[in-house]
Formats: sequence, C-alpha cells, structure tokens
Amino acid sequence: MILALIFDVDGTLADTEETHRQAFNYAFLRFELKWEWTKPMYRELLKISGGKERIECFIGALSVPLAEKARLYQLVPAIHRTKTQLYTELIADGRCPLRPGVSRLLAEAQEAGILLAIASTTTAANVDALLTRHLGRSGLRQFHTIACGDLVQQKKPAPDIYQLALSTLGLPADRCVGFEDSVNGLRAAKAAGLFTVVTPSQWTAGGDFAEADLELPYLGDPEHPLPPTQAAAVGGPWLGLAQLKSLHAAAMRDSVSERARP
Ligand code: XBP
Ligand code: MG
Repeated sequence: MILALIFDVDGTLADTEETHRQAFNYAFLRFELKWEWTKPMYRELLKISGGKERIECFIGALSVPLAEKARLYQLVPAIHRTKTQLYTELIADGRCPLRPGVSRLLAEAQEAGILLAIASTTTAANVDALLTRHLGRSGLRQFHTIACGDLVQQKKPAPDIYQLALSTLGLPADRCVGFEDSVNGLRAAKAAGLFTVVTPSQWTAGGDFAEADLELPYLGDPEHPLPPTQAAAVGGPWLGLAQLKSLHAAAMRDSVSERARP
C-alpha cells in the first residue's frame, strides 16, 4: 500500500539543470570571475550534489595560489545567493515546464489521498519558484513536506534528505515511493529504503540505474504515451497510480519472500 510519493526536483519534476547552468554562469559574470561552465563541464560537475559544493569543488581544481583559493572559497556563499536569485528569475518565465506525466500523477495522488513530498538538494527558494510557476500558490500547499537544500548536512547520495522527508511524513519507507533522475538521487532514495522510479534527464541519461525498481524515459500521459516496451513493463500507456500500486505491491511481496528465504 502506498501512502506517499516523494519527488526529487531538478531533472525529475522538470528539466531544470540547463537553467541552473546558465544561472551559475551569470553569477560568475556578476562577480567578474572569468569562469564559464560549458555543458560538458557541467555534466561532470553535476556529479557533485549541491550548488555551493559544486562551486567549491571547481575552485579546488583551479591552478591558482593558495591565498587566491582561500579568497575564492570565502566568496562561495555570496556567489550562490546571487545564482539562486538569478535562477528564480529565469524560472519565473516558465522556461522549465513540468516533465510529461508529473502534473497527472500529482493530481491522481491528491485525488486518492496519497501524501506528496519533496526531497531535493536545491534550495527552498528554487523549489518554491518552480512549483509556484507551474502549480500556482496552492501548488506548494499540495506538498505535505518539502525537504530540501541545507536542511541536511549530508547531501545525495547520502539518504539524509529522504530520511528527513520520511520522518516529517511520519511514514515508513516501505509505504512510500521515491522519484529520481540521477544516480546520486537513486542511491539516496534506495539507501533510505524506498521503492524508486527513475526518469533520467538529458544530463543523467546513461547512468547506472540498475538498482532502480523502475526506469522510464518519463512518467507519461495521454499526450506523451510511453514507448511500447516501457508501456508493456508498466501495464499501461503511462505510469498511473494503479500501475504504480501494482508494481510496488509486487516488489514488497518479493522482498518479503526474499527475507523469508532460509
Ligand atoms: C540537483 C542538485 C542541485 C542543483 C542546483 O538537486 O544537485 O544542486 O543542481 O541547485 P535535486 P542549487 O536533488 O533536486 O536533483 O544550486 O540550489 O544546489
Ligand atoms: Mg535530480
């Protein structure tokens, strides 16, 4: 039985990382730093969860004197605040639509009285900007719990943000489903004990998603039906609540029989 759906944000609810990348580069310009994160560089940097941590990792790899590195490290919080301001302004114009099937599944869950939660590495301001833009002010209130950003020390792939979401929901992991787009996110959700659906984005496609309970190109809806192979695996043209419940129940039965095996 599923009592809550817990969604990652970036790459899962919407394909936002190109906008993050642009916001980082605009912020670097504002600080007169001659840094530009190209798409190939950003794909690599995305392996580091968290924008501040990503900037720090980038600084660590720069060939500059130690004193200059120390000066740059001091600037990271201010650079990241500027980046977040720029990102929320960019998101406000609707450039990052919700991915196919997200709105549909959120509505189905609400209709069925299933709780909704967020477990994201990004900041609360960024989550607000995206959800408000696409779901309106009431959109934020659809979510019982928004666990995000610096509410936890250890970011994904550590399970902390999912454990925070679960404890705030007051639900056990085996009654919840996680939705992710990245290997870091999948590892975090699985380490928290969640049945996890992965819908890789353009930035995370090709990752090792072997431990996912279900991997789909997107959740799907009448305008964007799943490809035949995935539709057959799911038991319908998109991942509806009924299909999800059936897949989750089968996985729970398997794990019970696995544990019972001598
Ligand atoms: C993805 C991340 C975030 C974003 C940038 O978060 O790792 O760091 O790339 O946002 P999610 P910040 O867990 O939602 O996939 O600069 O606010 O960190
Ligand atoms: Mg993500």
